[in-house]
Amino acid sequence: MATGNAEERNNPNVLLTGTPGTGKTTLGQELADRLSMSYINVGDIAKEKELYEGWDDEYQCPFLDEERVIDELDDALKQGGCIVDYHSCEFFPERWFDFVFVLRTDNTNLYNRLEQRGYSGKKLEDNVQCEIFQTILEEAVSSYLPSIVFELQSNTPNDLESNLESIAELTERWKSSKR
Ligand code: DAT
Repeated sequence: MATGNAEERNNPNVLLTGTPGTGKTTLGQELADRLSMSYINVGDIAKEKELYEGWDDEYQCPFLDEERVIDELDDALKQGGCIVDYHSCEFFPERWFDFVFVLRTDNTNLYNRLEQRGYSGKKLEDNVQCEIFQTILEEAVSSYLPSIVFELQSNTPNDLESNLESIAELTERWKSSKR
């Protein structure tokens, strides 16, 4: 029976994580196009399938039902070739991913992007603070092997291009090592 271990995949799985607004969706969709991989936006799938449990009074939004998210996505991840986009990373099974990229954006830049998205008040401040405190980077480093975690600057269109190239190169090398 397949366990979903990396040894059984011919295509790597990539996690794009980072504070909201750092550019995961932009990078993930472009990557999926260029590398013919499947783009999975966990937030969108949770919304579509209502994978929630309970209600967060502080942020006025539902809590993600992490177990159901894992059940929902496990088959796709076992196949390989997935790019998963989510602003948190510690609850995914470690075996799912061959690469974890943590996107990072300068504070002012992030503030402006989130403000444009309509964030304000506590939600805006908390997200910018999350980036200042490197919360997601620390979460990634403590949840996955340090050798598969990469920090990527995501401030400019040039950053986007160089991130696309770096990820394409890493995934190509991964595939060559399997042949
Ligand atoms: P996320 O999916 O992490 O929430 P996003 O992809 O929606 O972020 O991007 C947020 C905004 O920032 C959006 O307006 C596109 C812009 N953006 C993303 N990556 C960028 C980059 N490398 N340079 C400039 N703008 C970028």
